[in-house]
Amino acid sequence: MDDLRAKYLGAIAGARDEAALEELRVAAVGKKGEVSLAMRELGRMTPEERQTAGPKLNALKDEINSALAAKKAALGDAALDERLRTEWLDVTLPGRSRPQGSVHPVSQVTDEVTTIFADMGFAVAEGPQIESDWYNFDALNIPAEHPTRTEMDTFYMHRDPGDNRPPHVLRTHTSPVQIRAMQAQGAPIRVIAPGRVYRADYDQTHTPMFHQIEGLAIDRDISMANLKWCLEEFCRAFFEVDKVELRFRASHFPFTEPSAEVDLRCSWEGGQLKVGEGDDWMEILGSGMVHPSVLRAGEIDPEIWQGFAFGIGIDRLAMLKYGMPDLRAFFDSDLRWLRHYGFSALDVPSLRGGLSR
Ligand code: 2U9
Repeated sequence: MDDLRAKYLGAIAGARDEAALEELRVAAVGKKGEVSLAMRELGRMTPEERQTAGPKLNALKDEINSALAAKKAALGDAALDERLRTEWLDVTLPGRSRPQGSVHPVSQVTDEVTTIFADMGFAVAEGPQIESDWYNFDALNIPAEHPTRTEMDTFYMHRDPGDNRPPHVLRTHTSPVQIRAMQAQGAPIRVIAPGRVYRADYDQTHTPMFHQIEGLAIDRDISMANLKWCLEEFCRAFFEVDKVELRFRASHFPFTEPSAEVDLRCSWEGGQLKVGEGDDWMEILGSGMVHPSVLRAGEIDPEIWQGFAFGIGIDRLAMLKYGMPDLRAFFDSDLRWLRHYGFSALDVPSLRGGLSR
């Protein structure tokens, strides 16, 4: 027994790693280990012999097990010391930089919406943000006494006293772009006009500058049915759901006749918007058949041509789709907000690859 003790305690003390330690454990106290075999011999001893040998063997087994555990802990400590010595990190070095900048939700949603309408054959048109009051109001059949023309609602450009030329305004909608497109291109025409617009308004859902996308489709036989299909198709693609249901509510705009505000069936469970199901209706856009006077302003003959138009608030769409509660934060340039809600510049929306991922 003394030989066994000397042999194993010595070998355990000299073990270089956990694998060697395990080999020793098997050889000594494993099922067929030397100490275990010696314990089996107890059965063949006289009761007196067993009385002295039994406790000694048990003590030896305990001693070897304790030595194994202590050595295992020591090896673990040594391994950790070695890692700490070799795997050091200079925390004063600059961190690895992340890509800076992200795509603003307004840009993302503008790209998503234009992608969807481009797929339906709409070209993108742009125009000036400072417009004559003729393009912004008169051409759109908005009468001189209409309330949106007041300085309460519209930003007028400065004019020197005595300057009686017609005033210019910050455009209050992107509609002047379509008037210019009609004048330049004539009919048939299919365009969408995304861009900044300005109205004197400021609260949780209104900022003095915001974004619209307006669509215009003029041809010989375009009807409200075509409008309805286009808008349904748009909602399906934009909200990335198979089923949508739209409700057209009669409304009034100076530039369309008849006019309709369009609601989308949805549910708001636990603050989460679900499109296409539920018992709620959410207004998402305005639309109608282009008023004959507006076609005439665009130098298009309303006796031959007709068509539909619609207008959508991009910022509100972004708030709905990506769950941002306050419009004002869109334009605060808060880097934390931009990092949180921004999109990767490499995730360009496409109908095939997915709009938003
Ligand atoms: C032309 C002729 C007609 C565009 C239209 C709306 C209805 C409308 C709002 C939606 C949300 C503005 O941003 S918003 O507050 N727009 O309700 N817009 S029809 O009609 C046109 C445009 C151009 C030549």
